[in-house]
This record gives sequence, structure tokens and C-alpha cells, in this order.
Amino acid sequence: MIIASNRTASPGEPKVGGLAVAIWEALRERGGGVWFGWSGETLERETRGVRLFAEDNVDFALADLTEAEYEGYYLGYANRALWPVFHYRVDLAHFDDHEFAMYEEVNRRFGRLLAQFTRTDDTVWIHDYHFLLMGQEMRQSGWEGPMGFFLHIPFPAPEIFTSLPQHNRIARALCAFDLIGFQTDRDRANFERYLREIGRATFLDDGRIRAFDHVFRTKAYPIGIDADEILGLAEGEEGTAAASRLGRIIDQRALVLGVDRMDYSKGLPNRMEAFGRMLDDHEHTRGRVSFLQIAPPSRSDVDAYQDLRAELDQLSGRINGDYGDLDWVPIRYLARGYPREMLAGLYRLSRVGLVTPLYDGMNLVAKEFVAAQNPEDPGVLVLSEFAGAAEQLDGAILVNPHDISATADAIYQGINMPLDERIERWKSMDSGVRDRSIAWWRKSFLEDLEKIPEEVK
Ligand code: ADQ
Repeated sequence: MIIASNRTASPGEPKVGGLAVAIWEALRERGGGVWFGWSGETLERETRGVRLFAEDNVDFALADLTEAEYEGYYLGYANRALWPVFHYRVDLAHFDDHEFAMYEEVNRRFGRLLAQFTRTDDTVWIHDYHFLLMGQEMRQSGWEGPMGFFLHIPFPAPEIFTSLPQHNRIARALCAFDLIGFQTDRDRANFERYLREIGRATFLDDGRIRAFDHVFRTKAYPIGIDADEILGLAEGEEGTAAASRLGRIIDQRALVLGVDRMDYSKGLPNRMEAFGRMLDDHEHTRGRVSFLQIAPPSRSDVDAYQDLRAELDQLSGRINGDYGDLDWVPIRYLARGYPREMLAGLYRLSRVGLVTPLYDGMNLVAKEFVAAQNPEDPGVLVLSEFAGAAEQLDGAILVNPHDISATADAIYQGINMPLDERIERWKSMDSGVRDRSIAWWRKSFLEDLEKIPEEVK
């Protein structure tokens, strides 16, 4: 098993986060393998090899980037072109040929490095938007065995995807994989529509697709979580301690909680405005509801992220200034991360989980919120219809996050929902989260990928 993702877990340290655990388990379950990725280091000079770290039966193969590669490949093309376009923010995208050349160069160098680790009967699984070209590089380096790709972020409608000057190059490279996995049917359908309308693809009777001289399959594999792990954390010592620490401060007020990386795709300003609108529209909620938003800054070297930070500081300040009182702060906005144990405890304490991204591949926070609830007194999930998770979490109150009034109403509805309705909605979501777990995701992708060599090419 050979897996590549931009960042890997840290060798020798506990594997935290759903994805890191899923990949780690996939490698170990299959008798070991290689987990390849960027070391997180940048060097001034040119760099070529990898550093190897062995843990159990897994080899971590970590490559460094030069400072120029970090700028062009990571901050540049991946996070200033692909991330915004794939999240429908063409207005924020920055297209620069030099940055694309760096992206291509890193994919090429990494593809060649990875090809060196493969043996005849291996299976290769490559992850996410940092490595869209890597499959093609692997094929050019001679790898002919099974090779799958999973996209963690949305795949946009073709009208948006084609705004990328290199869309054809990217689509062609993706088609070098045998199996291309998406978070949702919507993403898969967008990719297939691009192939049909622009890539002149042929759709074969057995479900396979022929495009750009390759034959491959596509399918949605909604990523999941380990619900028991989250529940255990929520009920554990650190989770309950965090909940009682916050509980003392918010007193008897209802807690509305948001937990996100600070990213413009997460709809944080809209969410704060919606909370402010609810206080506007329903005077009696003032002093009775507290909104906690946890949002650690990420990618702060990219301008759009600095602008977002300033906007959130300003908005939360304004709402608190307008409505706050001697003994009540409407919005607690914490620009830092917290350990998973604490987050799980806070999810459980909340009356409303507010997960309102403008666009999101899946959104695992929504699933973690559901898994952490007390079955006898569960909270309500207010979820954006543009999060991948909305395809599955039918018990949530679904909202259009651009519609501030509707989001305000949904928060209000969540705060006031009777217990029997809360329980009913939560039950259907919890069973879905448990069925489509992170283990299910990994197994179903790999089973499909490993069937490929049996198919006639
Ligand atoms: P992200 O955009 O990072 O992931 P998401 O899936 O919500 O989004 O969260 C990832 C993890 O980070 C969660 O496990 C969450 O608990 C943790 N996290 C978030 N905020 C945190 C905070 N403030 N402090 C500590 N931990 C925090 C990308 C895609 C998603 C997709 C995932 C997985 O953008 O759409 O669901 O990959 O495929």
C-alpha cells in the first residue's frame, strides 16, 4: 500500500484526526506500506531525496520543499488558485503561470520519488488537490498498477472549473487514475459533466468512462468519522472538564457553537451576521443565548485569510458592542485551536451546532457534533446545504448560508426545538454517521480500487 498526501501524520507520534487515523489504519491493515508527503520543512537550497522514518510496518517517506516551491506550489497554485476555484470563489483566485509551473514541478518530482517505492503488486492511493497531476507523473515514471485518487474538497461545476487556465491539463492528469473518488454525488456529477461536455468522454455500459486515452471509474465515497471515539472523548475527563468550565461562564444560557479552521469557505462572517440578526429579530433572546466560535487561523500567509481575520475581528466587536451587557458577551470568538478532547465536550454542551460553510467538501465538524451528543438531550445541527455532509445528515436544519434571515431563523428554531423533535432528528443523523464511518470510507474505496486489475482494461 502506497499512500501520498500533502501532509502526513508525524511519525512516532499519536495519530490524531480522522484522516490521519484512517490512512494509518489502511496501511497497517494491509501489512504495512509507505506514507509519502511533504515534511513541512522548507529549505533554501534545491532538494531531491526523501527522509525515511519507520514506525511499526509503515515507512514514512518525507520530502522537503524549497522556499520557492513552498511559495509557488503550496501557497500559490494550491491555495491561491485551486482552493478558491474549487470552492466557487473565482473572485479570490489568483492565476499565475509561474505558480502553476512550480505546482507541476513539485507534482513531477514527488511522482517520480513515489514511483521509486512501488513494487509490482502494490496499490497506490493519492489524496487531494495538492496532487492532482501526480497520477499522470506516476504513469510516466512507469507505474502500471492500480492507482486511486480521492478529492477531499468539492469538485465545482464545469462553468467554474473551466475558469482555471489549466483545466484541460488537470482533467487529463486526473484521468490517469483508475478510480477517482469524490465526497458527494454532486461532485462526481460535476466532474462527469465536464468530461462529457468538454473532455469528449465516452460512458461505457459497465459504468466506466473513457476520456483522454484512459479508462477509469468515478464514485462518491463520503468521508466519515469514528463516532465512538468522539463520544468517548465527549464523555471523558477532559471533555467534561471543558464543558463544565464553559458551562459555569455561560450559566443557564443556551450555547450556540461553531468550530472551524479560519477559512473564507466556512462562511464565518455570514454566521456572525445571522446571529446578530437573530438578536435583532427576537429581543427576548438577548442575554439568554451565547455564541462561541472557535476558529484557529490557517494559511495566514495568503492575503485573503488576513482580510478574513480583520473582518471577523470587526464584526464580532460590532455585535458585542451593540448588544453586550455587563454580565453577557453575545459572541465569544476565539482565534485558536483546542484539543479534540475539549472540542468534543463543547459539542455535547451545545444546544445548537452552527456549521454553515459557503461550500465544503464534507465537513467533519458536523459529524463530530452529532456523534458527541447526549442521546437523552441532544443538540440541534444547523447545517449549510452547500456542505457535502448535507447529502447525508437529513435530521439537520438545512440553510442557505447566504440567506442571513433564514440562518437567523434556523438558529432560533434550534434553540427552541422541543426535546422529542431534537431526539428524533438526532437519532436519524447518528445512525447515518455510525454507518458511514471513517472505516467504511477507507474499506469501500480500497475494495473498489483493488477490483480494478480484474477488469479488462
Ligand atoms: P477541513 O476544511 O479542515 O477539511 P473539516 O472536515 O470540517 O474541514 O475539519 C477537519 C478537522 O479539523 C475536524 O476533525 C475538526 O475537529 C478539526 N478542527 C476544526 N476546527 C478546529 C479547531 N478550531 N480546533 C481544533 N480542531 C479543529 C478538508 C475539507 C473538508 C473535508 C475534510 C476531510 O475541506 O470538506 O470534510 O478535508 O475530507
